[in-house]
Amino acid sequence: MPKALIFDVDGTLAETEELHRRAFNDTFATEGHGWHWTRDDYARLLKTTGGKERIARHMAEIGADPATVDIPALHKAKTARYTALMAAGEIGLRPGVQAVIDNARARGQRLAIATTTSGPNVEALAQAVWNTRAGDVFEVLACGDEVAAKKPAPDVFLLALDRLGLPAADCLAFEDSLNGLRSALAAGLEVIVTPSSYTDGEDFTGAARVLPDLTNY
Ligand code: XBP
Ligand code: MG
Repeated sequence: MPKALIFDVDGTLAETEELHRRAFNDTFATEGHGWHWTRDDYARLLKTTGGKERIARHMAEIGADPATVDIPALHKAKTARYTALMAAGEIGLRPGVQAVIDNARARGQRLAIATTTSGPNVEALAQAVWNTRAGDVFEVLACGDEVAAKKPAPDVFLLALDRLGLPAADCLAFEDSLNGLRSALAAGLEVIVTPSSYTDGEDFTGAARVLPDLTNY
């Protein structure tokens, strides 16, 4: 039995990427950029992890001069919009997630997060679904900009393992995307994948199990 479960956030704990897409588009409009990401645009751009990196990729694709936009500031505005939208309470946990967390706690297994998203977004999700801080549910949090290289690099899972003080062999990772699977595998972890709306159909070779959701984990 693994001593710790390490969860990805977006797409794994909850189907959040449509809310991210809405936050990006709302922010682009309020900041006067006139950009709008369709679902198809976002499915392509999601292959680039990290909101700031995603904006930079979009700008490169449209030939916009990166010097003309303060990307960190634009992304900070997007995060504020995302956390406000999350607070409206439209997002719930994916099927089976709460039961896996409850069973882990009952067995004395430790819980951690390893995510590319920004810390405030994790806190917003915890408030929305558990009405408490993320640190009250997960002993360890490893988020977005805490690491130099985002998924599929192993850095954020290695940071979570370091903070847990456990070897990868004693832990189990839960992911929804190929980037996430590659990141966790590179960190030496066994991985259970539950594809999400934007990642269904990706090649999850190397996963210990690929499940529609965690209902029958
Ligand atoms: C998914 C990501 C994040 C989110 C947007 O993270 O790649 O970039 O799409 O969040 P996860 P930010 O590892 O949880 O699947 O705009 O804060 O990056
Ligand atoms: Mg994910």
